[in-house]
Amino acid sequence: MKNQLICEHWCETVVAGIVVETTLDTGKQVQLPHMFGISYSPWTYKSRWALANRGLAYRYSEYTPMISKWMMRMRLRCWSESLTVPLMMTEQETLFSSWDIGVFAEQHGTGNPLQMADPRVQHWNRLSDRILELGRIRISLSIRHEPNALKAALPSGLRWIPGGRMIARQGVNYMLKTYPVDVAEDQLIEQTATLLAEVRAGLAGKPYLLEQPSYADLAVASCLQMVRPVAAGIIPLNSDLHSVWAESTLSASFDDLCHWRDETMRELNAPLL
Ligand SMILES: N[C@@H](CCC(=O)N[C@@H](CS)C(=O)NCC(=O)O)C(=O)O
Repeated sequence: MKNQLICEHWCETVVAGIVVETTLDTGKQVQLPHMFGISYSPWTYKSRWALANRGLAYRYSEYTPMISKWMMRMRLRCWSESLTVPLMMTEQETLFSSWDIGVFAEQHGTGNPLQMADPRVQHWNRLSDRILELGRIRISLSIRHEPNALKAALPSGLRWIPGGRMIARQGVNYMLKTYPVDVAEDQLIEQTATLLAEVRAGLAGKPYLLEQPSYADLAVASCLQMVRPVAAGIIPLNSDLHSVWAESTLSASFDDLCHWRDETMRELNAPLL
């Protein structure tokens, strides 16, 4: 797994195989939180944005769907519960969802609060999760008919091996089976449009969903990746996957929200990954 240290204010040292960091000013040693995520996943992205927004350093390791799951289960000794990423190990505990990582960012970071305790933030986060769940199924269904996208969906090391597309198809079937939604195929876009219309009404021309910036903006802006992917260099996405992630009808109908997302990412220091 690729390790990367997201580090602005810390220098990394390794003691007895454990990564610790030393604050440059006090010399105090603590273990950095360690996040596992899927770099192109909006769930992972909103967590990384929340940590960056609150100025928190962390280590990041890439997680490969299906392949990394058993290693992670062994590492966490977690055998039966469902296991998704992002997840983050801190000195005290393991955080198993993007929401919990947002709460951690709120509690431990500095700067403008993410307002995680505000019920409106929970509402918008749930709505953004629903958009992502519908989008995941739509993308999984359409990728099956796109040979280049199927190949691009594989981890780079597997992209050129014979039978790669067959492995990718298994990955797609895994997604469809693991994350089903209670919505018919031909209703996915319409249901997403209803949720996006709610976002539009919530914004009502304002810059933020609440009175001030909050996690609600980060969550909703991130989920628009499944309507129209952001410019390259913000959320990493192989160019052969753009056409299946983008949804032309929604992208045209919600052009205003996509522009709001771009502006919000600029305003609220969305990290370039
Ligand atoms: N409620 C969770 C949902 C995250 C989620 O659905 N993650 C999926 C992204 S596709 C995942 O981990 N997939 C990898 C797998 O199932 O192996 C959160 O907010 O963190």
